[in-house]
Amino acid sequence: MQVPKAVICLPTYNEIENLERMLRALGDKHVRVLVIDDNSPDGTGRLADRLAQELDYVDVLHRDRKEGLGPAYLSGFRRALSDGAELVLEMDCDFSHDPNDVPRLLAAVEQGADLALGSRYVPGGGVRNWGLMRRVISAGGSLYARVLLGVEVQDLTGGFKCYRRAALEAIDLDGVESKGYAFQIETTYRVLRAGFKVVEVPITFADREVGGSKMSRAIVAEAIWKVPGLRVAALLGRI
Ligand SMILES: Nc1nc2c(ncn2[C@@H]2O[C@H](COP(=O)(O)OP(=O)(O)OP(=O)(O)O)[C@@H](O)[C@H]2O)c(=O)[nH]1
Ligand SMILES: [Mg+2]
Repeated sequence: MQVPKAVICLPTYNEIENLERMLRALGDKHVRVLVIDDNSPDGTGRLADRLAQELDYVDVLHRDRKEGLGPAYLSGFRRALSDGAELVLEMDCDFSHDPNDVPRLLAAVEQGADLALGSRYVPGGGVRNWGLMRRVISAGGSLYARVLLGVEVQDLTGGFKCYRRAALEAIDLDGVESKGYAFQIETTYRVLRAGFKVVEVPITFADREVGGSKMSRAIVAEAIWKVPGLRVAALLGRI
């Protein structure tokens, strides 16, 4: 079978304890990996450069400063598309997303989806080691967005995704301004609005074991106010 050219965009900020293990775990998945590091103070970017010399499937994109996940992913998407990727993936570097689930996301797109979402909230999916508060924020956020946007997708805030090239090309990447969870909601909503097929693939999401979370109140607040704005933009025909 001809394996389409797939690139995993892997944003990192202070992931020095996770990066090497993650890159090695992705080594047999028939993908290229683009590490997008925002000048991590812990030296993750230097480690990424060193590993890229050893591992021929790894590339590194260095950005000057931390601006949130959205801008990091956008620069990764642009690079992956200009390098000719046919499939572009998003994935966290903290092992919340299991590298062994990558083939199932790739398969969903190879079987006809334009965007495959790793989903915690469909049968067979779930979360492990999350406290009540995180569960409520996450499940509540997805429900809120699903109702306000009027879409069927159960997990709108997850960041384990695989886009077909055409779906990414069809959405106006320059128009995406969201930075945190809202970025995941906005990109999936734009793909749906553009008429593409979105499929949810059940995954188990595990809490990170090492390194620190970058989740903040600002990221949650952004998602709350962005969602109605997205619906209005859609009603006005802007997206
Ligand atoms: N380049 C870049 N990467 C980031 C930034 N913020 C987070 N990341 C990375 O994005 C991924 C997800 O971030 P996390 O800190 O795990 O955020 P989260 O998954 O929402 O929060 P936790 O579940 O608590 O871990 C990780 O690989 C982070 O290192 C950023 O501003 N720039
Ligand atoms: Mg995480």
